[in-house]
Amino acid sequence: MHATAPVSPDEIRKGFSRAMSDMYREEVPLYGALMELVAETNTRVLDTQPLLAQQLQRTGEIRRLDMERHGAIRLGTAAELATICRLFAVMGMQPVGYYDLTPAGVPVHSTAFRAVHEQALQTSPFRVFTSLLRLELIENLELRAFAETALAKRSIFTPGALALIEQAEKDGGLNAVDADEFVRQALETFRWHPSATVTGAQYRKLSDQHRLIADVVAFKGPHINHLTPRTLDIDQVQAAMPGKGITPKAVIEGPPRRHCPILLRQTSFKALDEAIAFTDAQGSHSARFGEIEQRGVALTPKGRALYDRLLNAARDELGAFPNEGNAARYTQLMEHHFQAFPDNHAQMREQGLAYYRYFATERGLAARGSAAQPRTLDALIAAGHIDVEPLVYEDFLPVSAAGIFQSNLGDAAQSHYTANANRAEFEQALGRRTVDELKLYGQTQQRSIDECIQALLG
Ligand code: OOG
Ligand code: NI
Repeated sequence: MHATAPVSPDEIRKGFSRAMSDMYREEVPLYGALMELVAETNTRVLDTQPLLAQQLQRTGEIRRLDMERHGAIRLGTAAELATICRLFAVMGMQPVGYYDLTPAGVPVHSTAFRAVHEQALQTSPFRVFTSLLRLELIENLELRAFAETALAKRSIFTPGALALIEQAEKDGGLNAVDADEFVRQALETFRWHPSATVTGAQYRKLSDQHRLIADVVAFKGPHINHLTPRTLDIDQVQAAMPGKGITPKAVIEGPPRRHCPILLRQTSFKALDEAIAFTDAQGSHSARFGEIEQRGVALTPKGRALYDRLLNAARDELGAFPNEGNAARYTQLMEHHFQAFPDNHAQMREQGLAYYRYFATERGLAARGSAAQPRTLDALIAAGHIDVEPLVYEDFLPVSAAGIFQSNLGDAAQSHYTANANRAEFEQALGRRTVDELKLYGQTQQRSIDECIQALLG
């Protein structure tokens, strides 16, 4: 390729996702073990479930499956968030959705940086769950001031990364040589640092306020804290984890097991304590963990409302945070309440609970122009001229995210903040609006309908 031709942001994201995975595998060997387990499980599922294999073939997901992963970072200041937004933009990633984690006792709000068009997602579905610490929720004013000063002193981007972000913005992209250098420079922001910027006593003070505050404030940068592969059967992986020396959290977050998966199911395992050199002493910190996820169909506002209602009903009846002791009962309650959610794609579609993608079939294309060609979407589907496939959920779930945070911060970290959503403030820090994920699903669904109509009737 000519060195001056611009590289597509989607290709830069694909390269960055691969580089991030290589770095994390080197730093956290358990991640490599988990990747192998997920790959083995996915191969087995595809071999034994030809209908699922066909569906993933049709939507293209089968070709992105083994490169599919999400990561997460936690930032300390508005300025860091604004710059990370520009960094991700170079890779074609936009901030999608707003998540308030305060009701679960985690003093952050978050968004997910990801590609927004189905074709871009096909090239690389890499996502990063990005949280901003809310210093205003630290009640101890002295500690808050200390945290502000510590964060003001650090610079989480390399000069090279900042220069290439500016260059990409000015020139509308990067050439191949600069894109490679950008990936190398950008990776530095996410790297683990075995040395802290504070003393052991300062770390303890921050940590006593909230483990998460120490994780953000005491370090040079926002180390990537997990990288999550996508499995086609999370229960199989969860069951096989102990055999590989990995102990998963007690419950799988998200909906219960179903024939037709919806939204997102996730489970994680706690990382080990890692040695840290504080400025005056040796100590340790645990931040990095492992997680797996299984993705299902995206839900419409109506479907999402039903999901939220059933989840809340099950949790209310449990009367406590799901944990080791009540895990079996929680699973039972979830299965019971979710009987009210149709487990069948035809019904979900007819009732407007989920988003779908529509594909013209060979039979439909062969009948094009003939008098026998049906004229409406439903009739075309019934005649087998259009295939309907679930549109995969690309985002996150706040209650699940809270459960993942909690399990990795340790139960002692459960603090109480009153629900405190502040999307406007988050967007002000970000420097732009967040994208409405429901609009994106609606647009992808509509584009697939338009393409079918064009191909069959146009
Ligand atoms: C992010 C936790 C949320 C998920 O998959 O829901 C998350 C964090 O711990 O920083 O990654
Ligand atoms: Ni995650």
